[in-house]
Amino acid sequence: EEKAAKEAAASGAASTSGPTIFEKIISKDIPATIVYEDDTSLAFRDINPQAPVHFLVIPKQRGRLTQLSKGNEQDEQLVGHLMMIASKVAKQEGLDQGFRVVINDGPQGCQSVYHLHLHVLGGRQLTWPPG
Ligand code: D5M
Repeated sequence: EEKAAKEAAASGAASTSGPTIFEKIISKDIPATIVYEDDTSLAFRDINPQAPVHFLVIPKQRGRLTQLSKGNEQDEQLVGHLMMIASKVAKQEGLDQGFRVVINDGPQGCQSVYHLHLHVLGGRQLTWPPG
C-alpha cells in the first residue's frame, strides 16, 4: 500500500485534497507510535522506516499546510517550530552522530501524504545524493 502511494505520488496521481491519514493520527482514530506532542505539533514513527530511526513531525491543525510550497509568512513560526522539534526529538532518540531532515514536496519531490511533514532519519550512515 505504501509502495502504491509512493508510485502514485511520483506519477502525480496522489490526492492533493481532503483529509489525510495524518489527520486520523492527530485525532487518535488510528494508532501511531507518538514520540513527541505539544499543542500545535506531533511527532510519530514512520510506518515504513528508511533508517533505524525514522519519525515524522507534523503540525496538528487540519488543512493548515498541505505542503511546504503552499506556505507563506504566516507559517514561518510553525515551520520553525517543526524544525526545532525535529532536532529535539533527534537528540531524544540518541542521534548524536547526526541525522537528516527531509521534506518531500509535490509529485517530483515524491510527496504521498498532503499534510506537511518533516522526515527525520538517522541511526546509520546516510548517503548523498538521495534517490
Ligand atoms: O511520506 C509519507 C510518509 O508517511 C511515508 O514515509 C510513510 C508514512 N506513513 C504513511 N502512513 C502512515 C501511518 N499510518 N503511520 C505512520 N507513518 C505513515 P511522503 O513524504 O509524503 O512521501
